Amino acid sequence: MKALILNSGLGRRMGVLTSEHPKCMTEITFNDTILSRQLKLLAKASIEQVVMTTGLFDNILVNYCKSLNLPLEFRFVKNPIYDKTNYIYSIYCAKDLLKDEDILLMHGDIVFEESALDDILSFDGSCMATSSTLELPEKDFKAVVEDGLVKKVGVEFFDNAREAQALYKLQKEDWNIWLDEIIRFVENDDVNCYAEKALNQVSDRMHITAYDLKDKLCAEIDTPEDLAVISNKIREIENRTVYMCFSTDMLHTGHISIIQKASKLGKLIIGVLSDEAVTSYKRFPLLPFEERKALFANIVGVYKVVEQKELSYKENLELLHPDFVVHGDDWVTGVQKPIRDEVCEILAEYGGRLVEFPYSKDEKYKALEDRARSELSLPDMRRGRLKKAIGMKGLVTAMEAHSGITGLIVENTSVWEGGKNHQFDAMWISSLCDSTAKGKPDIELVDMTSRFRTIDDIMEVTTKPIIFDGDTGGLKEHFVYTVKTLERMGVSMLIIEDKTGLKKNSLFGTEVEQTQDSIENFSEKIRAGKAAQKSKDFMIIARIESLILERGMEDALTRAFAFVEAGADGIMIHSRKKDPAEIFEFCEKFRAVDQTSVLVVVPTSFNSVTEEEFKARGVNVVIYANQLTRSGFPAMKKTAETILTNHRAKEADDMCMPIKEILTLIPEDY
Ligand code: SPV
Ligand code: MG
Repeated sequence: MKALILNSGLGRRMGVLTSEHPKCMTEITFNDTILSRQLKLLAKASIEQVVMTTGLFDNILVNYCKSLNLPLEFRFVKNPIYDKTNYIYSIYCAKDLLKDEDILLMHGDIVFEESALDDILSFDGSCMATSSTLELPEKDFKAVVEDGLVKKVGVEFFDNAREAQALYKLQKEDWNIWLDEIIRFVENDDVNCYAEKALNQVSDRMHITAYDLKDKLCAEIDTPEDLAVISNKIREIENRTVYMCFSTDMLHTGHISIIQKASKLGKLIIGVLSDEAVTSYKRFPLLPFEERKALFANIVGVYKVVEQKELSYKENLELLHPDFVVHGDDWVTGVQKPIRDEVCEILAEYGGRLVEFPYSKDEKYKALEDRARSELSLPDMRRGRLKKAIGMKGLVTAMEAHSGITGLIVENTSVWEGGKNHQFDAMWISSLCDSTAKGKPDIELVDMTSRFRTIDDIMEVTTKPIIFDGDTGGLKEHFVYTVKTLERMGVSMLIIEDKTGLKKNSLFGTEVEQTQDSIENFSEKIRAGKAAQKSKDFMIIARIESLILERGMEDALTRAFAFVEAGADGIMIHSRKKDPAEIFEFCEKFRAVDQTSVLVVVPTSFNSVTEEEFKARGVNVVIYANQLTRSGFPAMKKTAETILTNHRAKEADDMCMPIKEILTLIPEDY
């Protein structure tokens, strides 16, 4: 596309300001003239060729353009009778350079903001800059608009008219029609009218959309008063700030394109979501916060990068008061809507504006995201994430999974609450639930090979970290192999309990015979396990059964310190009392001595305590050990009974997921 800039006019109304150079060389800001600003914006928009018509002071103008050193190729055409003709004649003089070209036509005294030019240039088709929000000017150009198309342009039209500026993007099919008419006018000696008079003759054959720039700056400078107003407006525009927030760790052309658009509205400040916020929103980031921040800091058009700690924009908007917030229009509905609503409220308080660009749902971006997700399931990536998440969040949650489908429930279930997203951080492969799913008692009867098979089933369809219930860990000589295998598979944490002999589930408490291992034996097992471990991020947690077996707090604490001393990465303290008092007492006394080891609880009995309360008491991992099994099996049993009672399945139908849903529950290309 070629730019055609009309600079043959005399600019008499500018008075002394145009006594030594053409109007377009008038300074409008500290470091720009009308023309230098136009040309810089054209070069930035990747326009390469400029045809400029000149008149009085043409040498000064030509030399000035060259002195700007811009990546533009100029062709200057002097209108030799600039003082006797209108610009219709200047265009005629340049006609040989303009035929069969897409043209960006502008008057030399027009000043526009970058995003206005961007809107015009990215419009698909021919268009003219108009504004539906500005008042109709008395003496300046107006466009008569019908069905969105420009039908007439001139100073004399008021009906069905809109404020309009001589800034056109013209596809060659439309431009050729207008240019031919200009040639016809000039050859009939009609040289003292606006070129738009020719346009009005042929507009029915052209297709020029009246592009509505609303209140974006696009105005001409005719007088010193105009100059003062527009200079101020530009200063204001140059000081505008724009805010966008990103969670991504993979920049693609879609991101770059929206960043580029946003940067045209003002100084662009990017909020990069904290690791914790990204994790809660979609998935664990492949790159940590600092690296994601560096990615954005190096993009052309980005003024500054800041951290956005939460999904909510509140903190940063109140601090930065940006003039604009830019976002894709995908958050107008759906789970992000509460975040958007809050943004709108805050912007309304101080007069900021929200700009939404169409969201691009490109398949190739989806494929990138799918690939990132699948990388998260690789053993090394998955294993290390639990330790990182504990470091990042202080407290993580794990939900029981005993099969592929329960794994998917833990992986994908999320709840939005007032703009915040809640998900489980990890999966707990419970011995109780794994055994129950196989119809067997929780007595270490289901062997490790079978337990590993369950892990495999879950790993195949999920990405979240795994905590494995290793029962007693078995013989020390066997345990070292369990550690190596789990680590190799990508399990993050192994918990073993200090019991020996025939293990029974802890929730039986003292109702059944259970034998606690000696501190020495169990410490030895931990030491052997830690020695067998290869990576830094795998964790072995010692689970203490003293409270379950009513051996007292002192015993529990003595064991805890001994097991940490033996190398355990942390302690799981268990209790089967409804009252959390003994758990709280343990946490307090343990944390008084040890502030760093990981502390794990399984609040099946003491289930009234919230995650926030546990966190406040120094707990790092909350495991919901059996709730999916305990809710799933009764539902199945009820359905079976309903069918037996009614001798048919009809009555059970309402208890069941519709066939269509079950068929499509798991996508084939997962
Ligand atoms: C399990 O889930 O298998 C556990 C926790 O070990 S508990 O059932 O509470 O003992
Ligand atoms: Mg168990």
